[in-house]
Amino acid sequence: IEIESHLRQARVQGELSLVYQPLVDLQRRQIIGAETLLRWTSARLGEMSPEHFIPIAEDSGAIQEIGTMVLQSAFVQGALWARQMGAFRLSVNVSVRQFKSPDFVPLIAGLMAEAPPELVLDLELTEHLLMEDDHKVAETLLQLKKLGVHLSIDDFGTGYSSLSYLKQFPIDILKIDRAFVRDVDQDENSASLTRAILSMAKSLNLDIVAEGIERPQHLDFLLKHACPWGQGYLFSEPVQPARFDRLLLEGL
Ligand code: G
Ligand code: G
Ligand code: MN
Ligand code: NA
Repeated sequence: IEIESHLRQARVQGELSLVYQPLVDLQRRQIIGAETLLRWTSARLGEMSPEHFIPIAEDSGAIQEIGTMVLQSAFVQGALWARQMGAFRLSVNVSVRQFKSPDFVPLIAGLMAEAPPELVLDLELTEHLLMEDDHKVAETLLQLKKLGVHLSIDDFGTGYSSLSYLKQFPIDILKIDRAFVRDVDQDENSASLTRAILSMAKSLNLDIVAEGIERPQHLDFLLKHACPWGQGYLFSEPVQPARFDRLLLEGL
């Protein structure tokens, strides 16, 4: 309850902000897009992790307003980068309740109508959402596809991965969870699983992003196994827009 009321205040006081982590073409070591991540710096509570406050915002319903703000601001920023770069992928995390709101598709439709053609929007969904046996979920996914949105599965491999949803739903991208990437150079099981996910993605014609690339050994492994895209501290942590501008200018 207390965090919830602070969160309500946070929106009024402008304590919420967005940071962006570069999405990298691994071969060329070039930025091709960004993942949008929410930050809450509370005057009362300090730095709050979204892992902690997003679930609270979901329960209280505040996620609607916060999620809308995230999408609107990210679009403004992404549109600038898209015009500047000639092409840019903007990815935004979407929570289950936000996705299921009747306002969600109209919001995305409005944003897509205004967006420059160089901007590709990628919505990051959880396996959890796709595992729900809900025809509305499937319907919404199709509506989003019609709007030209790309759909990705975040933290792939960590949920209840029934792979059947890959056949059932119009998914474009898998984001391999960093738990796999972390140990690829040390643990044969992580290496095998990562290779298997890469080859499955390839044969299903899915794009793929490796998350949590922290060390050159991670990158070496992923390049060796033809993983096209990645993110991680090796390239950059999530940064504020001004810093991201500099990364675009100066390279990684
Ligand atoms: O940025 P960080 O690693 O602290 O994020 C922790 C978790 O919070 C991640 O799982 C991420 O997907 C989630 N998250 C970050 N920003 C957002 C957001 O804007 N919306 C939603 N729904 N989740 C977010
Ligand atoms: O669940 P999701 O993939 O949206 O989570 C993104 C989170 O992962 C962000 O909070 C971001 O700060 C964090 N992150 C990004 N790159 C790395 C990395 O290389 N290592 C670790 N440990 N975390 C990372
Ligand atoms: Mn994510
Ligand atoms: Na992830």
